[in-house]
Amino acid sequence: MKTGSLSNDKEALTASQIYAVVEEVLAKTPFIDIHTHLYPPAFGDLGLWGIDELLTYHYLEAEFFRYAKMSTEEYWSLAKQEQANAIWRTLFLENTPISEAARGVIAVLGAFQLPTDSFDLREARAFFQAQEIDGHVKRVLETAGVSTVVMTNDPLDPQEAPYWMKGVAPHQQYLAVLRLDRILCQWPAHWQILQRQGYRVDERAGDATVAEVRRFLVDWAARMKPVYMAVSLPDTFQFPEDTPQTRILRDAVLPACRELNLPLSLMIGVRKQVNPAIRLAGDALGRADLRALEYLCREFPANRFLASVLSRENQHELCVYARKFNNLMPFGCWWFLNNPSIVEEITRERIEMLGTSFIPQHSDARVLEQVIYKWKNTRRTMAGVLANSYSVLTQDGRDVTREEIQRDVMRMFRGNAESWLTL
Ligand code: HDL
Ligand code: ZN
Repeated sequence: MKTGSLSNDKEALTASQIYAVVEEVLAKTPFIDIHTHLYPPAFGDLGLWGIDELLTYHYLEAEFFRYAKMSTEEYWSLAKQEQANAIWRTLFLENTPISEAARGVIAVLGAFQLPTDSFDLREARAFFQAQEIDGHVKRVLETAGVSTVVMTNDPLDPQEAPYWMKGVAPHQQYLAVLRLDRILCQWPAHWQILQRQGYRVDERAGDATVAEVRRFLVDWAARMKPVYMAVSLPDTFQFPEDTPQTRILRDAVLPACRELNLPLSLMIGVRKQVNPAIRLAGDALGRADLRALEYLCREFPANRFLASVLSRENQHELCVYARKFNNLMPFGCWWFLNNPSIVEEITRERIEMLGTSFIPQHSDARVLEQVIYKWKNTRRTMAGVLANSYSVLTQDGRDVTREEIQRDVMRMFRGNAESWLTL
């Protein structure tokens, strides 16, 4: 019976040692969070943090409206703190916070040794209001075990664009992404913004326009220094088609990505605003036709694609496509999939079909402190999934060492992103 301490990296682990070593390696490895909506302090109010933002997260607003007696109009008329008070009362006091998003707030309060069952939010508010933001960011990322967060940056967002136009100091732990939703999915409503910025474009998006969109992308890439370009696409996404979207994607975005050596992240399956009354919480999902992704990976082998799909029913297909195309990197358990029961299923099938050649998770955090609970949950789920993979490997006759587990975790939570994003 091997009784060696867990410290010897090269020694074969016994079955009883595997789980503890996996848990320890996950805890000690700082992760790259490849998709978030976070901003560093230099972006001012765009960066959301603190208890009122945590409680008015659109995931919690959706749950609140299921219990609340007040109408959505009444809720939207409340001030932010009143909204947070109503959510705290309804989801955390009058009901038990056992949903994923509600439990997340409990985990954040617990991480700062704040009471998790207070009648009101006075103590929590006082704590967050007393934080100096630069030190708080450092503490939160350290607590979450995250070295780097990748942002979502929209050059056509009227709130965000002015920061980039005047020049914003980079933060070494925050990486930029050039987000293309308004260009690729809402061209008719946004082409005149490019025209006003001096790009000779029109709504039809003919050849001259496409060349100018490419110039726009290259210009903004110089401003933002993105690590990839990204777009969220509906479940109805098709490619190719005779549309401005296809022409801009094929003849502006993909060539610009090749020129700049940037991957393109395709997040497919959103059904926008199925219930507009609940605003950001009003989006849903649909099963997509991933033959569009197949076409893109096959016809553009010089482009690298990141892909995350929103329908649970598309996950297995995405794994199969990743086996067919080595320019396709599946990432994360996105949005409605980021629940332990589904994360476990998706991650197990990815390991079974892709080994360690995928990126298991991103947080999608919108509020700074969410990274604490989102990554705590990922480590908790991942420990069981990975330990099981190593246990059955051992049962089939191949020992594993701590060094190998460290290598595998580094690849999945850092190396695959670093190589894809050329970090
Ligand atoms: O389009 C996206 O990046 C999505 O992640 C949306 O932001 C969505 O509202 C979200 O926050 N998901 O977690
Ligand atoms: Zn997102």
